[in-house]
Amino acid sequence: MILLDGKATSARIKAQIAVQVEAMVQVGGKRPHLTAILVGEDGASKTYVANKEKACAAAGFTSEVVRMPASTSEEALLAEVARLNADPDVDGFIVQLPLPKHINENRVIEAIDPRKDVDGFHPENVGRMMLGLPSFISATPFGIVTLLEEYGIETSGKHCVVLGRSNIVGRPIANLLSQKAKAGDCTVTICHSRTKDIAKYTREADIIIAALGVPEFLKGDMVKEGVVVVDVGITRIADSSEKGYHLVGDVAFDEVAPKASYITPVPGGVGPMTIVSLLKNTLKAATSRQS
Ligand code: BQF
Repeated sequence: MILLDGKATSARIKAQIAVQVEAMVQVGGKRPHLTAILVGEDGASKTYVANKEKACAAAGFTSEVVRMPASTSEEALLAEVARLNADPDVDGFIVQLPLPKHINENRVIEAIDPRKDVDGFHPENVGRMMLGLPSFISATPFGIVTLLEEYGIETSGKHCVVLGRSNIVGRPIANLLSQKAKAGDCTVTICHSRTKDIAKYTREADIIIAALGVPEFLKGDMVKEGVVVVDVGITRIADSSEKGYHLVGDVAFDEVAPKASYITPVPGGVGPMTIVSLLKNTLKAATSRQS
């Protein structure tokens, strides 16, 4: 079993990005700038935004967090999006999800200038991604594909089973892996909450992407020997540690790992790859704006 080390891989890519940024600055360019809008006080969202700020600093980007109260109106948030769309100093920005229930997420996402949509959530970017056109690919699917490539994992002709059909992970990763491309050419099955007998599919899978958000859903008896397992789950489980919680993936790691050829840990697998993919998208946004 080989661990797909997202922490080490992302650190390597981040260092490469930092070298590119210093080269840009040397020739009179501006540092890439990422802005994050954080609405409300959700603990996980605050952690994720903090991770993004730290990664920006490590890569030599500038960054800023716009904090708005949970009571913010949709109009006020849309006004902030419009301001960032127009701000020439901002290369890319994200609206940290989820948003409070009184705000329509789709309306907010559609208000983002697609050229600054470094999360790749705007319908224009989703559509372009699905057509294989140049686009911002959303960070988690991009991170997964990068991790498979970095470890030289063959995908062509493999049967990949995706567990979960969310707009931000399940559907885009299923699409990417089925494309005629590097880290593509898979036969893809999407399973979800209405699938009858999920184990029937996972037992046939060469590659499993687990993105349901159900802690330790994938058990040892649901996979075949030699399977490649990518765990996208990160459920917070309360405990008596200093932090007050620990992270649990969608895979029962101790049971599945002995049967797997490659497997991601949680934490330190897909999560850090998501963050570095956001940096890659922001660098791309900055580069296309400076040329
Ligand atoms: C790690 C996210 C669900 C919903 C919205 C590193 C992150 C997580 C884990 C992180 C995530 C998940 C992010 C680890 C950003 C990934 O070491 O394992 C980094 O910060 N993530 C997000 O912004 O929004 C989410 C998951």
